Amino acid sequence: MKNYFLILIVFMGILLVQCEEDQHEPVNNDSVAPGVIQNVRVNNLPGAATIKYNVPADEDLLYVQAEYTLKNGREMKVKASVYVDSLLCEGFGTTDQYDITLYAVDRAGNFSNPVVQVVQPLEPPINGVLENMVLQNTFGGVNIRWENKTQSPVGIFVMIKDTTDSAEEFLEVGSIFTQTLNGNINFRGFDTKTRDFYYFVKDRWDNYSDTIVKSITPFFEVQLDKGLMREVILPNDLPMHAIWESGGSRIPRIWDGNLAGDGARIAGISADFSSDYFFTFDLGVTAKLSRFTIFQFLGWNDQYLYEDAQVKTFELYGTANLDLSGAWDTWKKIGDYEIIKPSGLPTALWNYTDEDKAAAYNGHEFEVPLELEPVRYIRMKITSVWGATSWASFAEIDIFGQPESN
Ligand SMILES: [Ca+2]
Ligand SMILES: [Ca+2]
Repeated sequence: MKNYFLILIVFMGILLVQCEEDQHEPVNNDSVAPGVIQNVRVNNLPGAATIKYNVPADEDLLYVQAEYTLKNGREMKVKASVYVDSLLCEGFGTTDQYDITLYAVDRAGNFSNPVVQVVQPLEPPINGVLENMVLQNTFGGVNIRWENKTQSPVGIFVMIKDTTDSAEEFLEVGSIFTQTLNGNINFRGFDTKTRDFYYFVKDRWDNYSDTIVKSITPFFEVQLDKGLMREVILPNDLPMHAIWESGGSRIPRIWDGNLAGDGARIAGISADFSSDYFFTFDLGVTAKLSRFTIFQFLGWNDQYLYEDAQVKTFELYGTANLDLSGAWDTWKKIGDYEIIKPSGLPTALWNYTDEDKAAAYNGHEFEVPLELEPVRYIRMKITSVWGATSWASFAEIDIFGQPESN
């Protein structure tokens, strides 16, 4: 009998030892769930909330997971490594309260008991952008300006109602995806009939702002006929031709419609951007100008967008009557202009975002002050380029306005 007891005790001892050894087995085979997330604090943000917490002491803890559901039904999961003490929950399209369920998860994939924390995000960025958005009439369409204080990525959509069929449907006039602080875009191609424009903002989680309608009467304009434009060589103008090409001005290249091919652009070289970098051309018609668009050279796999000799800043002048001496007295300054790289990324080959590239392909559009008298001749003074070069170059200019009838 004693022997039996002894055997039983030894056997139990082995079991106990084995149990203890189990706890020191490789951690990813364990079945012990971590403790719960503790001391949860919330910082509510526009359309988001930061959640801070203390993690349980489990040595095999791997990450913290937050789960929540957006109002549009989208299920969200956010994970944060054990080495940080917070996570960011995004995508909230309303200022309602949302339940965030927090778990601690260990290396074996065991989930702790949930902890539910309520958050109440601030006004989402889509609403902020909509509230700071102004639609107004411009030549041939609608001008949209906005402020995106949080610089969150949003899409801005402008629609009109198609009433040509009996069934009304919305047609997209244009859209832009942006995260720049201050934005400005025009959607054109309209006659001067008054019509309603509808606009709204959407984010990447498919949250939509309200839709606002505004009645707009576009100003009349046409694109000036490039077939009428002629170069003008004044005595002190810089010859705009590339040094690799022999002789003669290449000014007509800025109205040949070629943006990317060989010979698409003009190019001039000068040691000094401060004073002598200018050239002149004739519109072939006197016109009240509304705006113009400058296109960078778009060739060579786009490596030179916002780089090298591409024009960055310039001054534009106009006059109705040409002074052949080249003197500046009769030229009226239309404006100082700067080509903007939306991302603001540093200048380097191929160093631009999709938004930057889209801006280059759409062309850089500039307004002419409404009060400018009609002009026939244009003088352009280039004051800086993107790269570290004494070359200046661009591919094309489109000019818009109201030509005077003869
Ligand atoms: Ca565990
Ligand atoms: Ca061209």
